[in-house]
Amino acid sequence: VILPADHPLVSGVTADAPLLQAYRGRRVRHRPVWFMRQAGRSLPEYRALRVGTSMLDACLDPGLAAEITCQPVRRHGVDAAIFFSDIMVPVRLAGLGVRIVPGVGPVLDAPVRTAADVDALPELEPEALDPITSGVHLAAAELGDTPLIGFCGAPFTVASYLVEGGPSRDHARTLALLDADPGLWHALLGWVARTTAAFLRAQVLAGASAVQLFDSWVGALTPEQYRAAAQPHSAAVLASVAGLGVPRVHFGTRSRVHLVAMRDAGADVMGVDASTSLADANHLLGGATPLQGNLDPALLAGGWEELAAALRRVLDDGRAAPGHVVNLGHGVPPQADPGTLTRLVDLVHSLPDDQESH
Ligand code: 1CP
Repeated sequence: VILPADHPLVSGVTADAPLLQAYRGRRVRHRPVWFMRQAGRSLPEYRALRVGTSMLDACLDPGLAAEITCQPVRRHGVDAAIFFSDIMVPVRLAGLGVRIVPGVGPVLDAPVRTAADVDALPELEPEALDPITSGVHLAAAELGDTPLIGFCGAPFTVASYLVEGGPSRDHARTLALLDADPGLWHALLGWVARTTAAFLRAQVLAGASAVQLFDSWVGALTPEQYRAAAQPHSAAVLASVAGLGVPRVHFGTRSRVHLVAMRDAGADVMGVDASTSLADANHLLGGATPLQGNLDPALLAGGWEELAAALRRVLDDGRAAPGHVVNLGHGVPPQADPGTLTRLVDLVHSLPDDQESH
C-alpha cells in the first residue's frame, strides 16, 4: 500500500516539518515540542465545545474532533497535533459497550474475561472507521504544514481495560489471565491488535504524518511477561504501518526495563516517561534511537523557574540522542495552566539548537 497523492507527506506539505526531521534523527532549526494530552481538559475552548456531548460522541463527530485537534496548535504553537480520539474508540467502533466516565476513564458495560467472551468479540467493519477517516482529513487540511500524529493504544494497555472493565491501579485480573491462560490471552490480544491496527492505519491513510503507540501501563509487566505476552502484539500493530514513511513513536510509563524490547517491537522513536532520564534512555538504546520526552508533568503545578530549569536539563540530555522532540513524561494534567504550556513552547523555540545530525 502506498499513501494517496494528496497525503501531506506525499504532496510534501509536512515532509520537512521539524517534528519529522527530529523523528528521523536529522538536524533541526529548533527542538520540536508537543504535549501528550495537549487537546482536551486543560483548555477552556475545549470545555466550551464539549458541553452536552459525551467524550466518545465528540470523538466520532468528525468536525468536532478536527476542531479540538487543532485548538492546541493555535493556542500554543506546538510543532504537532495529535488526533483527538481515545484508545478505546476502535473497541467501541467494533461494537463493544464502552463509555468514558468523566473523572474516571473508560468503563466497559461487560468485561472480557472468559473464552466465551473472547469468542464473541465482533470484527470491526471497515465502514465503521468512516468518522475517523473524515475527522483526520478535516484536521490535516486545517493544519497545513503542521504534522498530525495518529495514535492508538498498545494491545496490552487496551486489553487491561477490557479485562478489568475499567481503570485499574494494579491490573491484577489482567496479569492473572496472562499467566493462567496464555492461549486465551493471545486470542484476546490478537483481536485487540487487529482492531487497533485498523484504526491506526485509517488515520495514516487519511493524513497522519507520524504515529504513536501508547502502552501506558506496560510498567505493570516484568521483562519476561512483556516479551511473551505483549511485545508480539505491539509488533503486529507497528508492522501494520511499516513502510509508509510515517515515523513510529512508542511510549509507556515506568518503561525503563522495557525500552529496548519496545524499540525492538518496531519503533523508530522512543517516548520516555519522567521516571527515566533521557541520558539513561539514550545509553540503554545504544545512542541509536531518537527520543521524545520527558519533562515531569507534576512540575507544571510548581514555579516557573524550577520548570524552566528542568526544561533546560531535558534539552541538554536530549542533545546526545540522534534526534529529540520535547514532550512531557506523561499527559497534561487537567488542572494545568494553559499559559504555562504556551510559555514552555516559546522558551523551547527561542533557544537555538545545535543538535548534531547523525
Ligand atoms: O491530546 C489529546 O487529548 C489527544 C487525545 C487522547 C489520547 C492520545 C485522548 C483523549 N486519550 C488519549 C489516549 C489515552 N486514553 C491513553 C494513552 C495515553 C495516556 O496514558 O495518557 C489512555 C491510557 C487512555 C484511557 C483514558 N481515556 C483515560 C485514563 C484512565 C486511567 O486508566 O487512568 C482517561 C481519563 C480517558 C478519557 C479521555 N481521553 C481523552 C480525553 C481528553 C479524556 C478526558 C475525558 C473528557 O475530556 O471528557
